[in-house]
Amino acid sequence: MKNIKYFVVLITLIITFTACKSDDDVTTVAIRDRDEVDVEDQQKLQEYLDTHFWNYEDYATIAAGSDFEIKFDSIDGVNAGKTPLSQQVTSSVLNRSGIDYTIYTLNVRQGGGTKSPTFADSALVSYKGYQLEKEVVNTVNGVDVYDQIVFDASTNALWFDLPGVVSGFMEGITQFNAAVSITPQPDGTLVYDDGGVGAVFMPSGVGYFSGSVSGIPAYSPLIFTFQLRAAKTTDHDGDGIFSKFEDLNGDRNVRSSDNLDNTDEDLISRFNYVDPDDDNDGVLTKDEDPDPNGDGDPSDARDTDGDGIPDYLDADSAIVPTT
Ligand SMILES: [Ca+2]
Ligand SMILES: [Ca+2]
Ligand SMILES: [Ca+2]
Ligand SMILES: [Ca+2]
Repeated sequence: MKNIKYFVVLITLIITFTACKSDDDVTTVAIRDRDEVDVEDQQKLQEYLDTHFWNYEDYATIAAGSDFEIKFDSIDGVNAGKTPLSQQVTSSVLNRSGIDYTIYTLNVRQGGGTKSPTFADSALVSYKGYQLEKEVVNTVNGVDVYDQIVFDASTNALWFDLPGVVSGFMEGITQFNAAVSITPQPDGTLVYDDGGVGAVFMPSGVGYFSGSVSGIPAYSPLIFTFQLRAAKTTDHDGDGIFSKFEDLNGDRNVRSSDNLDNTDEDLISRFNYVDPDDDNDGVLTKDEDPDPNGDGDPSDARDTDGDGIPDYLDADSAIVPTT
């Protein structure tokens, strides 16, 4: 089983966020222009979505709320009449590296649970990652049989820290709800009732971009199919503020570069969501009354000097202005 992990590739000051493989699997190539690559990626994605369908006829036969694995196939031959994915996906936009990336989501089942993870939370997910391309998997009577290239998968549910996975995967997962219930079975397995089932189709700019991860060539648009089992609201640094409220510039990324999510601009803890003293005034955030009503949301944080900057983000909060 492979784990989705987070790592950062620093290449000539360009930071690429990536997941799914450890960094020793990575080799680097000359970095291409992001806009130029995205134009190509979007063309590839559109072509794929126009020429493929998902197994919606199989889904219509399963028991309500039960597990389901999305599969894709080409619209041709006996499948010539199938409805293309392009008529069934919805699009959303995620800004990364100054570019608005369009991502497509297939919502097979929203999920009946009340919890839905945000970009800064944790999600219990089983998944499969595909390239758009196909490979020969078998030969029958001299005829090659192709199937989509799988680069990573786990049928067992794994917990993912969403700030640490590829942005496109995060974007897909956060559009779904967790299961209604998780029931242990006598054989030790778990039954998840009515969890979210979906797929996300993403350009490489919110995938691995120039990072060449083993099994995934650089600049590969990617597809993930997934089943969302559970979600957990996360406070990474235990400062009493949920991490989703430590995204200072509101771009659904707690790790924005250029200190946009790093109040004290330090190099050690860096981003506020993992910094126990956000303003570096020597007083831990949790001791600066960041959340008086205890709901994890710092909108009611103490602001001693009344300058609109809560004490936990205000290194001079003890100094009350005289004018
Ligand atoms: Ca926190
Ligand atoms: Ca941010
Ligand atoms: Ca910091
Ligand atoms: Ca502080």
